Amino acid sequence: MAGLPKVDYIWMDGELVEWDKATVHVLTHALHYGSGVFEGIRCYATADGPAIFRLRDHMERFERSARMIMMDLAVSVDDLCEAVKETVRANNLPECYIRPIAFRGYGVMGLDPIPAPVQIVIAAWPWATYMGEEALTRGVDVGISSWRQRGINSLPPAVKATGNYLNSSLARIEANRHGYNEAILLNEEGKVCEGTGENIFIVRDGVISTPPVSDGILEGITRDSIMVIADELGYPVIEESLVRTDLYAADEVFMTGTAAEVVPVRSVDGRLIGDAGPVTLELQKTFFRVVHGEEPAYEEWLDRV
Ligand code: PPE
Repeated sequence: MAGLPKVDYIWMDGELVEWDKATVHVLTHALHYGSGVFEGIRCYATADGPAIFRLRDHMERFERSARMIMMDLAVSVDDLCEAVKETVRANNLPECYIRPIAFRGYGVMGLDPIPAPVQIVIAAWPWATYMGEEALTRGVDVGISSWRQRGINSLPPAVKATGNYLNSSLARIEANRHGYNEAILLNEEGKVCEGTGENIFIVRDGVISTPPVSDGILEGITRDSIMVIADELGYPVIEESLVRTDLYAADEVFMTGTAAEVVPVRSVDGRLIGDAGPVTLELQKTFFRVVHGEEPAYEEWLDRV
């Protein structure tokens, strides 16, 4: 498959299966109805070997997502964490991206998903930073999408469900066609929500702000990490509703996500923000030190495989 590096094993319902044999039936419920939940986690190289960043927080969100769509995982969060580590170990990966997914499997069709069996899969592969190495320093150009974020009462953004990403993909296709690297979605009230796979922050007069979960965003774990790190570094951080002009008027804008990491935004709708600003760079630098085990105060966020 183009661009997807193949490794040895994928964890499927309790067993490690060879990569090429990790397949499902074409009448899998989730393929037709988007009935799945997933996570994106990163494992980073540290001086003491590979360490998974905030593994338990990710698997707790996974369990919450499943619970919100009334999907019974029938496996404890502890066992899921162990399975993630087993998958990374089995593939001998010093650094990787990890994708746990739980979905309604094969056996019934129709809109009532409850009778369908639940399958859990954990894959891992080497995945370089999402927007490219250059984006981490140069920043990305983003545009406000004409597609809106789903309201909190329809395909809730707080649930990391596979079906939600059709909306993200519509926004990403449009952004790419318009020459932007990424889209920013507003909710129906015009409040800034998030990127297609990242949360968003602004910095103005030394104050960092980011939209609240209640405006309709995924409660990002990188977002939370950056809020904690910013606080430790002495920056005021507030959760407040933002509108598009807050982005235009900001001194700095940046996005956070597991795949994307901490990415400066260079321009919004063609309004230049500029090169990565000092606050963004300090947060980004500290974040990378944390994930690579170079900041002892944050050791509890790392899980050695
Ligand atoms: N919002 C959305 C919509 C989102 O998908 C992500 C993660 C975030 C915010 C940031 O959350 P967190 O990773 O916990 O900081 N997006 C995942 C999938 C990206 C993809 O392209 O696939 C990810 O970054 O793993």
